[in-house]
Amino acid sequence: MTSKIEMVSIVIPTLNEAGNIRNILETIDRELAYPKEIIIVDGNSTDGTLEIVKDANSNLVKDADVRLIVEPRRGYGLALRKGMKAAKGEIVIMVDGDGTYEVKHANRLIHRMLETDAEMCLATRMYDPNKAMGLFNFVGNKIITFCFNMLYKQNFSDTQSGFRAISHSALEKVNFKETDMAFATEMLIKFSRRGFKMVEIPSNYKVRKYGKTKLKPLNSGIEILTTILKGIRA
Ligand SMILES: Nc1nc2c(ncn2[C@@H]2O[C@H](COP(=O)(O)OP(=O)(O)O)[C@@H](O)[C@H]2O)c(=O)[nH]1
Ligand SMILES: [Mg+2]
Repeated sequence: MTSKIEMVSIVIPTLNEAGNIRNILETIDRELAYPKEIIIVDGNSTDGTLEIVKDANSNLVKDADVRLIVEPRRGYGLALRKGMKAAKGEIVIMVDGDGTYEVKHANRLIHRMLETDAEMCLATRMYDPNKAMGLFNFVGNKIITFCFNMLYKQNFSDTQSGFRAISHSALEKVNFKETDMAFATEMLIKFSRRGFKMVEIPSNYKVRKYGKTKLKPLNSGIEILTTILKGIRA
């Protein structure tokens, strides 16, 4: 991919993130050094998230086009897939709408992806000295990441990171089926299978300040491990 990027699409799934989304939109608007569109895929939030997003183009965001897609069906993966289908940019950034990722590092993700000629660059949270990740998620992530690296011959430190820069052309070559948290792992499996180059850079992870996680750690852990095992035979 050339380093002349005409558009970056930031895809953000939201479900009741009213206390987090404003800051994310403002940060992307201010910090992301590329022409950009922001695609919010909302699961019919009832806490005011929708109102903030609908109002963003006129009141909040100056330097990007904010688009809202409502996807009432539940699922993190479904929301991201829907947003990615609508993305126009050559580079797609996926990031949560809960304020836990350092969204200004999107520049670094893109830079690293271009510099290494990779199809994807992921933000690993494992080197953040603040250790904001809970113990259960940390251990689960380590087990999942170890299994994934062994079976797919990769060297990631954080397969569950939801903050990634991805080339649009790579996304177009792959069909996704996962509708929930296992989507992030399905992407890594399918990209590995195709021999796509993937890299990672360290970034920060913050404690959620507003709202609750929608993740059910045990269910998601089982779903993700099943996806990893199923992927070997696919
Ligand atoms: N549209 C939509 N967004 C979702 C859904 N589930 C989670 N999200 C969003 O996806 C992101 C990650 O979810 P989160 O609950 O923070 O999971 P965690 O980061 O694993 O704790 C957040 O921005 C959520 O608001 C869903 O069913 N639909
Ligand atoms: Mg979260």
